[in-house]
Amino acid sequence: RPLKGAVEFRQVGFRYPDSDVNVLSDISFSARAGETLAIMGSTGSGKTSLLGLIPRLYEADEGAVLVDGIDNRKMELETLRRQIGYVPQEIMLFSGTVAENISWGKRDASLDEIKDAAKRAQIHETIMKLPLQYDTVIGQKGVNLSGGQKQRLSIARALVRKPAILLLDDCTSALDVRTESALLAELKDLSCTILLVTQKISSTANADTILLMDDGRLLASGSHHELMQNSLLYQRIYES
Ligand code: DUT
Ligand code: MG
Repeated sequence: RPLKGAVEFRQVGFRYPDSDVNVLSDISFSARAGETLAIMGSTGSGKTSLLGLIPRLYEADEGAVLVDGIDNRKMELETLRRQIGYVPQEIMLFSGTVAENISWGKRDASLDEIKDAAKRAQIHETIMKLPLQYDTVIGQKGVNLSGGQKQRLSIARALVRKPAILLLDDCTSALDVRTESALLAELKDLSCTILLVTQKISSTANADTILLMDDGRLLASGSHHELMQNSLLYQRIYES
């Protein structure tokens, strides 16, 4: 079976429905199935908006977003979203057990599948130290978790659905470099396509391609090597 999960943007322009200024202009790039793409850029540059166009939280106004070669506006929403795991920038956990929080997007997940996702997300060991492990209640009335623990739980929630495309919106920001690189190595093993928004240059090391965004535009794109040679801005970020 051929690998699924290719993502391509063709001259995409986008503005929010209540606005007449473009937040994305002329964005073109492609990620082959199984590749990792890192997206960097200052706050407000359009990273979250770009990710949101893939599962069609919003639709492109100009150009097209293609998933496995098909314009995603022509796909049935459910079919499109079934293959996408999306970890938003704002983590949403509810008051319930750890297992329930992880299986939120796949109600019929078995405990083995839940544990497998948690292991890959580097949160299994932490869970095993909780009073009732996977049955521990978290959230408002339960055990409190740290920012980085919540981030990993919500990554496990996306992984349990075994997505072909994984969208990670700055959700490794609270992880130390070692945990993050262990996580990214695990994700690479899944051979899903990964689009990773990050502020940290350390997370771009594993990426096949890096996109540098600025004010809704793609300033530069290429491998770490290429950007080090061609992009002054990237060099500056790398050295800072
Ligand atoms: N914007 C809106 N409406 C929204 C969300 C965002 O008008 O519902 C604007 C704010 C900003 C631009 O779109 O000028 C891009 O926002 P986005 O959230 O995509 O930027 P980001 O790169 O994800 O910023 P951050 O690094 O702060 O998450
Ligand atoms: Mg954002």
